[in-house]
Amino acid sequence: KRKDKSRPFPTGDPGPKLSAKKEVTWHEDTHYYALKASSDTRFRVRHAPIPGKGTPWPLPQLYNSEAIVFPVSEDFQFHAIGESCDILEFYFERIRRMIFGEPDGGAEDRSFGRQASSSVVHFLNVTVLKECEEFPTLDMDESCIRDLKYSIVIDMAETFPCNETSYDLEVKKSGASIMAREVWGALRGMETFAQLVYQNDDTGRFYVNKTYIHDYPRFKHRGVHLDTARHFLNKEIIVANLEAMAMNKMNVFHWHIVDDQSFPFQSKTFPNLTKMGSYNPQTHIYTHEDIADIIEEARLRGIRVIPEFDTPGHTLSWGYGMEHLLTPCYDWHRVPDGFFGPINPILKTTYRFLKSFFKEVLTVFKDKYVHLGGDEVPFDCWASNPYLLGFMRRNNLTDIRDLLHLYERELLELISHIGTEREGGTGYIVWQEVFDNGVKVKPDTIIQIWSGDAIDIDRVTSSGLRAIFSTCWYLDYTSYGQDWDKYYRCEQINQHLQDYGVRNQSLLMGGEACLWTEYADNEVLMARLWPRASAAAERLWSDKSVTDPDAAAPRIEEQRCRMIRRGLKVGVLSGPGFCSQPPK
Ligand code: CP6
Repeated sequence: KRKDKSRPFPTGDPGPKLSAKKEVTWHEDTHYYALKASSDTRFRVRHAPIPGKGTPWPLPQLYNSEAIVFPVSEDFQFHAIGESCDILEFYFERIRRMIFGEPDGGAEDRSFGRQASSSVVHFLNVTVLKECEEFPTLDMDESCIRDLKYSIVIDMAETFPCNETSYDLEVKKSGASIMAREVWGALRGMETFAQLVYQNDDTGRFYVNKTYIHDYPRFKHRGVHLDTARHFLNKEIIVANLEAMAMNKMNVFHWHIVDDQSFPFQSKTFPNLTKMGSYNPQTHIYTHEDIADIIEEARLRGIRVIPEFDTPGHTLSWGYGMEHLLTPCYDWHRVPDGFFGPINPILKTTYRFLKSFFKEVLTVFKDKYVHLGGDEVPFDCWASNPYLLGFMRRNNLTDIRDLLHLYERELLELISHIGTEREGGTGYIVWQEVFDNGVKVKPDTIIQIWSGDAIDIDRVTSSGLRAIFSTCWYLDYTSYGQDWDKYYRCEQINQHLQDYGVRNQSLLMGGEACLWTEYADNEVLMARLWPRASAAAERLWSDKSVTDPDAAAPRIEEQRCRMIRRGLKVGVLSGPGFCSQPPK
């Protein structure tokens, strides 16, 4: 065996010798390829091996994989050591399907039983130190203390020939183990475990390399933003997206649920909002039950659901079902021109409405946080309205933006007031314009940056506020050719601090990949979003030093193939290639 694997093979060196155990060697080969740079032409010209096989995405913080390969049994067992809970049980079943595929046909056929008689029986022991929490939170612990470790067994697999008897002996000893402080870390660890197991294309047998992983996320907030107002997204697509998120260890679904074009949220307090504001109140709305289902699907995957009710701009659809909520715009002759602008910030009725409305929102949605928007507020309509101008004069306001200050302060105030009557309180996120326009926000506000760079991150964090970064990942933009490497690099997120110096690094909570749906709907959403959002996922999970797209390429290609095998209709990542398929 070659000792120094960091140097390329000299010309003419055939590399590791093939041993009699063809299978194992083949995989050893494959894995070696996966770990080393693709600059080794000796492997590049070879057609068969899929280089990223069995490699995790996003890359763990500490990932130690050895070129020792163990067969995995289809009779694989999951064990909760100590306490279990619904989330853990759900994941056992989910990971089983992820590794061995969906049961097809009768359940009898898929007993994961004795048919793989030549495999070693493996198990995964999962130890969670704390009792399960019900819902994921911003401060959930997603780390694995001792994530994955294949023990003793594995050495025996090397010394014994691959036959049934020898492996039977090892049944009780062989296996993998995950240890996590909280259930959330166990979920992430299991996700990794599923990625480490790979299938031989010729035999269909399952393998895993000897591995040691210690893992935790670089950022707490790793989100996907979906807009369900420009095009209505079905529950099935939203759940498919949650599934893809879980596979990429993303943990926040930012749900931009309403906007100018439609109001699909079912309001029971103000039914006219939904009735008049949705595309179709029969078919294109999210009922409280739909939302509960989506929150449950997310919860089981350790994903938070943060709804966004974007105000005072982007609210045209609210106006159809709520009279006097929006500001009437005026023309040059000081007569209403028939158009409406942002929410009217000077009426008492506005705030009374907002209070009841957000009370309902904060009952339906369970996360502590709600996103309050505040982006792209056009001031011209406000500035055209004589009542608003009169109000400004009477209150000695000189800048039209003072109306935004007033509105945002009232809104934040009433939201935090609702929080006093809510378990866990309330938190809020706003788009960067609220900060850029100089609104004195409450100190616990999180600012989401969508059009700025590292300087803007630093501006927010050095004022003591927490930030979420999105500028890198506007995935509604498309272009010819490969673009994931651009999303992967996202230099801004590393530049910040380094170049501009910030007082408190931990104030950058993470980032979000955004998909606005002006030009995307159910049919294309998954393909537009994934696997491009996977690039963001690794940037947000893996260590700061993991930055090279060339090194990441084989792994992300394999991650894409995994999502396809999982039945997700994801898009193409780069040029020509193929996904391996297990034999029938
Ligand atoms: N809708 C809302 C949008 C956008 C924003 N808010 C948006 C603006 C510019 C780009 C993409 C999206 N479509 N409500 C800004 C956060 Cl490039």
